[in-house]
Amino acid sequence: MRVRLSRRLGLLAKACLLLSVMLLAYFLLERSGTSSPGSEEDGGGGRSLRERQFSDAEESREQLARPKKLEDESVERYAINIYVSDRISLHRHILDNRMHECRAKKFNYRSLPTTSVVIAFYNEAWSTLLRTIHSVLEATPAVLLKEIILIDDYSDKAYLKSQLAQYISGLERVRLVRTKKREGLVRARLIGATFATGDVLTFLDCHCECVPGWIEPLLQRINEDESTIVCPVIDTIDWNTFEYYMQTDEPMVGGFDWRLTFQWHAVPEVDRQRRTSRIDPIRSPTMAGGLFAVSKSYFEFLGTYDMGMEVWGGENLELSFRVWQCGGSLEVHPCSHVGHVFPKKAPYARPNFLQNTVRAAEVWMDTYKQHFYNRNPGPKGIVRGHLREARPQGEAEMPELRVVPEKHLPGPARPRGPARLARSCAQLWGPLSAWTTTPGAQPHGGSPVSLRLPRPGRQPVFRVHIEEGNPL
Ligand SMILES: [Mn+2]
Repeated sequence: MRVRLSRRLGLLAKACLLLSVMLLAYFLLERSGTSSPGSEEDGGGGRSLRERQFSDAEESREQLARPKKLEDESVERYAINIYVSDRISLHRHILDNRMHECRAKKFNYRSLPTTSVVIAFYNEAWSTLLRTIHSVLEATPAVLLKEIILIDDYSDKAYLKSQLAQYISGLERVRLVRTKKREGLVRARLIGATFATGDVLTFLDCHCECVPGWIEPLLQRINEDESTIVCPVIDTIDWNTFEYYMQTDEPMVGGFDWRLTFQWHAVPEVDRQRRTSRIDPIRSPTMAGGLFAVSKSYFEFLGTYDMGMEVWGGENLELSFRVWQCGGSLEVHPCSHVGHVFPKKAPYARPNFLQNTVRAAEVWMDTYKQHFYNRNPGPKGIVRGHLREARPQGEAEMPELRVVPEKHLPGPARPRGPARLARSCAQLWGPLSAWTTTPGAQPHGGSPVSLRLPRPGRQPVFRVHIEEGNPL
């Protein structure tokens, strides 16, 4: 009898144990399913865990009832499905599916330059911004990362104020700088760069995720040749599902059309043949603009960005033309991968795109700018008027000549002493009119145009492939 009772008690105890394990599992699942929306509160503090659980559960019930509506709202607001982003860990790791040669490559970390990662943002969603920051912190070897500099370009979202400052204060090597008025991407980045203490500036967009091993190839390349601007391969993070698509095929390079719209191109055959292995960097005529690394001193030698560029758009081509014409180069490194959320549509307008591209054309395209004006017949007078207004001294069409202090000049081959950069570059390397088109190529004929960039003492071999854009 006693034996039977103790058996029953044993069974009962087992059943209770099983039940409690199941309950625990249920609560854990419930917690994990609702913890992400609470992530916005992580930096806020104040609420007790119990309160937070309670309100999360309430929120969750509400959201289950109308997730589609919330998703649509977040897409409407950010052009990115933030509802989904909020439910994905801020610390998720992207699998390193790069080519095996990239994964096998070893670096001498002590010989590599350090970097400051500069990230400007304007009204970015919490989870995409924070995931970018954590991704940099977690995918970059500490010995190479001097700091992350965040520049808040005068956002007005409440969560980007004290809540963000408080969150950031808990992270090592992350600094938050705020502009006093809306500056636009270019000036915001430049303000951030003034705080950088690393050897190399690495600019990232504010909704990115880095693949492990992303920074080493960029720093290695700049270590080999300081006058190189290096871009990672930009992988796609789906704006709706946040799935990460790694581009494992041969990377694309940047180009442009005569309206000065950035375009992607396959690697030209001539450059394909120049390479000795799949992991050699690939020369690129232009860059998309959001993600690149440049030696801080070389960037200063180049004259940084054109400060007259408003908001965004066009600055990427201007900097691309600038580096090639100033004797440097621009490359994509196939071993460096960074994911970027390409939004459903541009999250905010770029009304200054035309003005910005006119600046790029006027400064760097010399007589080729006529092709640009042929494609943009309307704005010529208006935008030129704007430029004149910006330069009342009447220095005509050469805006933003900046003074470069001697100490920033990287080598003896560069002009010494204070240099008015755009002009000195043009003098040193020749104006763009010295570029020659491939015989028979017609700028308006719809076929690709090859331009050859003369470089004193070197073979003029670099071809800039230009293809026609859509007709206006
Ligand atoms: Mn972006």
